[in-house]
Amino acid sequence: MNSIDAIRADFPILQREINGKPLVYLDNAATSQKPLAVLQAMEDYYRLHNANVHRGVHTLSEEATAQYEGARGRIARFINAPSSKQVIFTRNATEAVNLVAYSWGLDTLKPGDEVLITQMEHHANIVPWQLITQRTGATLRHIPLDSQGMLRLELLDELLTERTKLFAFVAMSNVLGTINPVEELVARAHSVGALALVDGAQSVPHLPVDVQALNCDFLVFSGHKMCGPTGSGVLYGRRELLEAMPPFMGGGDMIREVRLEGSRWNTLPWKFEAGTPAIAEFIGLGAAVDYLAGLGMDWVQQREHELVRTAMEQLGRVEGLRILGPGPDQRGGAVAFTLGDVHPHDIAAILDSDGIAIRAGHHCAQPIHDFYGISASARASFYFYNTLEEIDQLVQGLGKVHAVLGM
Ligand code: 7TS
Repeated sequence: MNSIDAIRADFPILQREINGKPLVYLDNAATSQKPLAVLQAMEDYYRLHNANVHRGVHTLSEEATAQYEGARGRIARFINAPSSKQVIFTRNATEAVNLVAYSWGLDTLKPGDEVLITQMEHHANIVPWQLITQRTGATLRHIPLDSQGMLRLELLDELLTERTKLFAFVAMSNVLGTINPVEELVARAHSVGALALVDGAQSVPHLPVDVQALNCDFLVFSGHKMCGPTGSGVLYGRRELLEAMPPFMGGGDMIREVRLEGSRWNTLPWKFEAGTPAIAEFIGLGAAVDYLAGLGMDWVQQREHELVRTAMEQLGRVEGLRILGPGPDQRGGAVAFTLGDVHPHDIAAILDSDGIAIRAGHHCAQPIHDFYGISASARASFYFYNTLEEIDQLVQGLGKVHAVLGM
């Protein structure tokens, strides 16, 4: 059994006060806080081992390389990748989607081909496909939402056809919290010969993810949402696909041989990692996955389920509050809502005056907000270190919003 007090003590920032009140951090879908183990791993690297990787034969460079590549091995095990060669380091989930779009998409797609996405995607899994389908003449289609905030999967037969070359979808929505049936959707993509790209930016931090069980062709996620540093993201890909794809960016480290007449590429994963990488950040991400594995991802998922169930129950009693998306059994840790016609920025500002951090806006998912006919929402998003008392504070804070605005 993990102790929440002990866990909270691992996160120095959770001791902070904001506006004279203890911080209540409920913006975890935007980025998570970082435990000491991660801060320490990065500091140790800079204090004791700092050197560039894959280059020198000197001791520091060998140490830095061993730590950096060691982190790749741990991250590969965390998602059960068959090989660490299939774990490509990127800056974030966004860059990982762009890597697939530009390397695989630009080379493969042609007029008549289709890419299928969903109406609940983050902009990171919409805009790259708009750019690439425009350039290749392929068509971009989407699965619409229903009023519960679920995908209208009854339309899949119509939308997913032999013309579909890629089905790119989010495992867990950052606004609605909806958890999609990833394994089933991957199988449906494969049944028409399409590849499946899973946006795991909100699933990998919050629940057990096994790429072999999901059988996905690509999975993208961001280190900073799972206790790791900013600047660390991952693309997992099926080996034959990654082998066949051309490099995304050119430069040092991604080559085997460079002649002025032409060059040959390095092997996986380095073919996709041009230039000096974010060494300290990936060492930090290695420490983050060790930390999460230590807690147990089943426990993380269960803990967040309890928090979200309680939060939805209590928020449901706030007058004028409307939660977007499905009930607690079909969602993860994000709860977006509206409160009468109060602007979400006003809600967030009043809560901030009590030390409560939530996000207000469209959360980089404008098509979801268009579907609901609103331009923005307020969003509380939880992680395992949040507490039931913090949910009480959120609800009290919303009472203050009522009082201040005379609702
Ligand atoms: N996909 C999903 C589902 C996300 O939630 C996000 C970030 C991304 C992709 C992009 O991640 P990045 O690290 O490349 O930026 N989501 C959010 C959010 O909900 N609030 O801030 C960022």
